[in-house]
Amino acid sequence: SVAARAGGAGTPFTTWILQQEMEEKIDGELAVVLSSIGLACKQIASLVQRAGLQGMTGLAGETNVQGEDQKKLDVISNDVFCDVLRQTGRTGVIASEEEDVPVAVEETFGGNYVVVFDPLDGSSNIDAAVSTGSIWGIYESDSTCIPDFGTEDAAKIEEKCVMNVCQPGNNLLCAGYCMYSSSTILVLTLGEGVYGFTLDPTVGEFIMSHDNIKVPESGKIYSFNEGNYDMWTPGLKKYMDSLKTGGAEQGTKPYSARYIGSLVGDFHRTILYGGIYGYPGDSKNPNGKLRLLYECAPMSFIAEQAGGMGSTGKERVLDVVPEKFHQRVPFFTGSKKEVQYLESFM
Ligand code: AHM
Ligand code: MG
Repeated sequence: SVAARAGGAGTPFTTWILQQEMEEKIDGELAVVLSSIGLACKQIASLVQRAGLQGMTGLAGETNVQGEDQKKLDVISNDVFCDVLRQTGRTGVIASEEEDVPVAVEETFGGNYVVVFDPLDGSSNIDAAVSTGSIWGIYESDSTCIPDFGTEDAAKIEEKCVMNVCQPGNNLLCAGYCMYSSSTILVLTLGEGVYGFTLDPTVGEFIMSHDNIKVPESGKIYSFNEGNYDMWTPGLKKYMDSLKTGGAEQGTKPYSARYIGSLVGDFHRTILYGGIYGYPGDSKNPNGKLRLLYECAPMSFIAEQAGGMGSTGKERVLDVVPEKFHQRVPFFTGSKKEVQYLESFM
C-alpha cells in the first residue's frame, strides 16, 4: 500500500509539502517554514529519546515569565525551534511559550510569517519517559505590524511583535503538533483536512501514515485532571458526574478515564478514538491552565479540520481575539457530540 496514491499514505512529508506548493495551497516561502519545522521535530525527537542518557533530564534552574520551572529539555527544544525558524529567513516574528515576549527576526528576506509554538509541551513527563509533544501555529504577518529595524527602537519593535502575534485562531494558515511517544508522529492542517506523518527512524523521514484524519462524532473517553474537581463550578461537576452513568445516553456504560497530562498525547488519542479532552477554569484559575495562542488555538484548528470542535465551554476557541501573548483560556476539544454535551452544562 506504500505510495498507493500520489499524496496519500506512504508519501514522504517533504514530497507532500512540494505537492501542496504545486497545487498552490501554500507558497514557496511557507513550504520552507514547514520543512524547517519538520527538521526541528526530528531533532527534538532524537533529544527526547536520549534525554535519560545524556544528562538532559531535570530542571534548567530558570523560571519562565509565567513562573514555571524550565526543564533542561524545554530550554534546548526552544533553541532548536528558534534556530531552524531563523535560518529559514522566512519568519518575521517567532513567539514561544518559553520566551517572555515574541521576538522579531532581523535576518528575514521574504515570507515574513509569524510562528507561535510550544517547543516541548507536557515536559513534566520527560523524566519518566512518557509522551511529550511540540505544538505550532503559523500566521501571515499583519502588514501594519511589521517591525522596521532601521527606524524603530526596541520598545516599538516589541510592541509591534506582540500585536502581530495576537491574532485570533481564525487567521491560522497552518497548525500542527509532533508527538514524541512510542512513535514520533507529526500531524498538521493547512485548512483542508488533517494529515499525520510517522517518523521512519531507519531513513530519518516523516512518511504519511494518517490520510485525512476524522474524529469520531462521539466517543466514551474523557480526559480531564479530575484532581481539580472540588474547585470546579456546579455545572461542570454535574457534567462529570453524568459521564459516570453514560453521559448523554444515561443508563448506558460509564465513560473511561484517560489522562496523560500531556496535551499532545491526550489530544492525539482523542482525535483518533473519539471522546473529549478538557482543561476547565476553576476557582483558583478561572481561565484554566492552557495557553490560547500556542496550545488551544492550534489544537482547535486541527480539531475542527478533523470534524471535531474546540471550545472554551461558551464559545469557539478560534473566535477568541487574544489580548495578551501568554493568555489562558478554558479548553474543551474532541468529538462534536461530546463537546456539545459539555457545553450544555456550562
Ligand atoms: P506545560 O506547557 O507547562 O508543559 O503545561 C501544559 C500541560 C499540558 O500538556 C497538559 O494537558 C497539562 O499541562 C496538564 O496539566 P496538569 O498537570 O495540571 O493536569
Ligand atoms: Mg505547554
